[in-house]
Amino acid sequence: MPEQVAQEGLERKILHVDADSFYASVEMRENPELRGRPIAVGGKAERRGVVATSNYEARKFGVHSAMASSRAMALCPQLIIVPPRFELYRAVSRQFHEIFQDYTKVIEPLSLDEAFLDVSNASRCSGSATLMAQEILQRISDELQLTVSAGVAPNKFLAKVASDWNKPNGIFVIPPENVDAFVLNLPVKKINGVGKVTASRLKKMGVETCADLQGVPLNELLQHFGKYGKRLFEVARGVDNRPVEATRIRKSISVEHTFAEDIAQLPAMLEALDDIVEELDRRYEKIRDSYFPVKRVVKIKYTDFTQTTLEEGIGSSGESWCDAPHFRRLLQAAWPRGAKPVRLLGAGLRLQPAKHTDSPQILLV
Ligand code: DCP
Ligand code: MG
Repeated sequence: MPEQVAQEGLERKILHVDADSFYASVEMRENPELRGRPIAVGGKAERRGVVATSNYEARKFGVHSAMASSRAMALCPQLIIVPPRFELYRAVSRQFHEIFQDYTKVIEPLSLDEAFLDVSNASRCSGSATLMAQEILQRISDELQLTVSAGVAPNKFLAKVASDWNKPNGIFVIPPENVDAFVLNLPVKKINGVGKVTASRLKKMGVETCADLQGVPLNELLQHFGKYGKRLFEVARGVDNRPVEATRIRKSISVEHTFAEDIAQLPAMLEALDDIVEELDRRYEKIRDSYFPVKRVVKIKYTDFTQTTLEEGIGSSGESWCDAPHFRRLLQAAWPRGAKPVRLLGAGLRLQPAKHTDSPQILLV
């Protein structure tokens, strides 16, 4: 008897929206002279730069993301390479999300140019996910002068495959009744997570399409691919029960470190704290566009597991939040409370959403 897998929620309506040649399209919008010419966004070839993305004209020459710019120039000598402007792309991403929010609050961003929307309970467009996708494409085109592509399907796996199907500026819909037929012909390399290595291992097993994959028993997939084997077994049947996870609002961000050996002396603690603050800085950098810090916090856990925290407000006078000396001063003030060796130190920031954001459009990228 063939093995079965439970398909929940075939009645869900999931959209996956992905901008077309995102950074490059934004640059072409900002500078229309670039239109119609092959361009890449990335680092200069002379400086050992890499292509972040290229427009469709450049792709015809074989230029693609993550390629060395020198190689890209060799393939396409007339290629124009423009430096990236991340602030601008982040701002555009926020504008995408403002549009998405008119349809649903259940939005899961995957990157600046990509998001899942669960529109199962959305009332716009009489509840039609296809009409919502069409409207979203139209609005992004009218309001932002950019194109995106969308996939509409009963789950995240299929919606993501679908958004790529009619790229650029296209929509592909996989209604629930078409799921079984659709996956049969789907090449396994279209499965998110199946890279070159997995694809070639599958090929050795005689598997090139999801129909082939359906023929491999679960235990064999588990043997070959570990936990990922279960996922392969499911997606081969068009099954993906993962929910669209709207991002929560962060209240704080922190980095803690428990030491292999307790630290007894304050100077050594201060040094250890510097590394922690550096890591905090790196992590905050990723979300700095969505939140601003309002307080600094230092946490100490003493050798006897008692702990204390000390925090201070961050002025708005342009002072740099991440200056190590601020955190050092907090530690110097807090440590004497217990005056014992410490087993853990932490540094953190209490956050508030940046003015231009309200809850679900916070980006975690
Ligand atoms: N990106 C990057 N480095 C990569 C891949 C992508 O910096 N290796 C950046 C540049 C892209 C953006 O992320 O513009 C979005 O990535 P996508 O994979 O969605 O690629 P594009 O949007 O550029 O093209 P597509 O039309 O294929 O979606
Ligand atoms: Mg894209």
